[in-house]
Amino acid sequence: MLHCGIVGLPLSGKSTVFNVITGAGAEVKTYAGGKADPNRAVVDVPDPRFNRLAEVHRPKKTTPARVEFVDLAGLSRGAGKGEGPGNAFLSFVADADALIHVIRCFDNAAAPHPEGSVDPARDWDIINTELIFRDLAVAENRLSKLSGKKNPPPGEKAEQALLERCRDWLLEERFLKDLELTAPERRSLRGFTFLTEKPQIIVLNMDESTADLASAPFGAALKKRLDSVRDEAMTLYGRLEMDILDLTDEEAAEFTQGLPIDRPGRERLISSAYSALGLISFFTCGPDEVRAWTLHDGGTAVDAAGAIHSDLARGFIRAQVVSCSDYEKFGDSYANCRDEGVLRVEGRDYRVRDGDIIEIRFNV
Ligand SMILES: Nc1nc2c(ncn2[C@@H]2O[C@H](COP(=O)(O)OP(=O)(O)OP(=O)(O)O)[C@@H](O)[C@H]2O)c(=O)[nH]1
Ligand SMILES: [Mg+2]
Repeated sequence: MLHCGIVGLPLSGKSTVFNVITGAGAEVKTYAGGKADPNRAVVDVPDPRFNRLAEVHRPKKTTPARVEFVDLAGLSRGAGKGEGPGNAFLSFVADADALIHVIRCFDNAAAPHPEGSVDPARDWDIINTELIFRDLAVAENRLSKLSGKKNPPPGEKAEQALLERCRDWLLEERFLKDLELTAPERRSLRGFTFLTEKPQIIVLNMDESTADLASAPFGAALKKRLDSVRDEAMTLYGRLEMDILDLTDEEAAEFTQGLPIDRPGRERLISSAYSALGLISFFTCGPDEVRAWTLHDGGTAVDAAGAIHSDLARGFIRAQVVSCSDYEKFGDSYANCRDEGVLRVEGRDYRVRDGDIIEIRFNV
């Protein structure tokens, strides 16, 4: 299951965004700090293709793809260096696949900004600096252990050289995800769970009075900042989108009139997370279960088999594949799909496409 950690300054609207995504009703308050326990919720990935397949097959059980979200208390300055309560919270996001970075773009006198003014570009840098400091501390900690040895084994020598490169890169205030590394080097860093290696989804938490960023006083600075990164970014009207969760679609439409909200915040965020992580979905369908699975883009038929069960990967013979859209086009019938030549038999190296319906033949 995909795991996303929400980070951001205190009172940036993290719990509000968490509620928009999960509908979990986490506590939202006007003062920073206090609560140490993170909020956690598991959300079904909304996917009309999956819903349709479930309707067609009417299986005993349906299992959509799921994403877990963790909402933490605000990160403040110094957290990455181990100061303040923020450092303990950083460890909660260490095992996240992606970070949802909430940036405050709203003014709210009732919940005063901890830095005294609304300045999203500055806030963005504060959080990024904390992430860099935390990774630096992790790298330096390991380096100090390695450098103490007189005759280190070759593996540790290589590790030391690699970590020194990471440290120097971080000292230049850059993210490890932008450091050019070979695949084996990346793999050897995995155990450190560096935060600046994780994809970030930038959530600009807006006020309904600001219909678009460009017209906001901080718009130009923020735009420049956004243009300089490759991260997925999206706007969300946190408080408004939380308040309309219980309304009917018609009522909600009235409140969001004139705002650039085409789909619910949860859907937009989950699809951003999928594309930031380079993930795709495939489906398995039968009378017992219709299920959505998550795979990295570029994954093969045997990877798909392994996602389902290691036995299926081990004993893989072949995969029967048809795309969701062809399946629908030809009357939801495998026989028709076979006649039309769109139901294919693929080998282990077949590259799975988003929306494939797959059946694995295996023998163990
Ligand atoms: N005007 C306005 N207020 C918002 C918006 N989003 C959140 N708020 C308010 O900002 C305050 C803080 O929101 P939270 O979601 O609790 O913020 P947080 O980042 O979780 O705060 P901590 O957990 O204390 O770090 C609350 O009073 C919210 O109602 C928004 O889009 N517009
Ligand atoms: Mg909160």
